[in-house]
Amino acid sequence: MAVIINGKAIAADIRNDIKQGVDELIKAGRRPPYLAVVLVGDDPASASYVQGKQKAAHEVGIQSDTRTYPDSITQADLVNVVHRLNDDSEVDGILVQLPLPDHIEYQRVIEAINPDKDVDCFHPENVGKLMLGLPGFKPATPAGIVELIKRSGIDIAGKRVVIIGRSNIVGKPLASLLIQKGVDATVTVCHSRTQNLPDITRRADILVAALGRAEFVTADMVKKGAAVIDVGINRVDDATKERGYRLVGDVKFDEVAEKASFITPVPGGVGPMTIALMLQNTLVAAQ
Ligand code: L34
Repeated sequence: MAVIINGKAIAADIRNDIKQGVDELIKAGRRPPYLAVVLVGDDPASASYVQGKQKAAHEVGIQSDTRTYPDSITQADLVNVVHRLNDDSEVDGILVQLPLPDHIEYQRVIEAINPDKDVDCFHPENVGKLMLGLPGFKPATPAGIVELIKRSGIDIAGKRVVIIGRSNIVGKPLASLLIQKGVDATVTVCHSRTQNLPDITRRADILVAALGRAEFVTADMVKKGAAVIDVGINRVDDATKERGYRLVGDVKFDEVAEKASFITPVPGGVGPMTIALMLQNTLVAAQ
């Protein structure tokens, strides 16, 4: 039976360190860091993640507000919102929660963010710096995954990591982080066109599931003793729950836990780390 990695507890440790950093800033006579969150539309999942970010920000002493806009906002108006936040010297960090409505090219909105305020590390300039190994923001979910692995005492250097999913938020930047000198993983990125996927995933020392399909990874896809990181957050209808749904990851938890050495749960795994590492970027932006 695998060790269940407690992302909630590890994220709380990181938030503690952030709080100390914030306190030091304030002692040095600076105002508290300020994070501006932009939320478009009424997707309940997005609203709940943003709420989690606000709450966590306030707990570490980072000030933050969410600006909410209707689904009908135009791309030009949203870009203007971002420009105003860029120009506001009181704003240290800007986060535009994704996904955006289909009529908006989200890439145009991200490119409008001042790279120095881009606490998601989504701007092409920051993505480029990440690829080159230059100092700067780290993307929250990928950096959170690396922290979870390191703080659980799992060796990464020289190990074979297989990532399922090639998204701009997780798969691609995670591969980039893992191949940096000093992290030193050997990385394979799989996706929907990958042939013989189970053959590849079975060779992973560390398997990362980030494709967004509920319980996709089954025990037969996992090598005995592998560490399994589950990035998926899928809502599955469940009438026995008060909310009417339950959260499941991209990994079939019970059977994979029998076979793995380490596994992250959903919820309480990668999710809280994403929030903690984004707050870390906000502190860096203010510093
Ligand atoms: N711009 N958009 C931007 N930045 C991001 O970093 C995100 N992401 C993803 C979606 N869109 C984004 C998030 O914030 C996913 N994501 C995210 C963040 C936190 C949690 C889940 C997804 C989280 O806190 N998950 C909890 C459960 C939450 C619940 O109960 O609904 C967990 O324990 O996994």
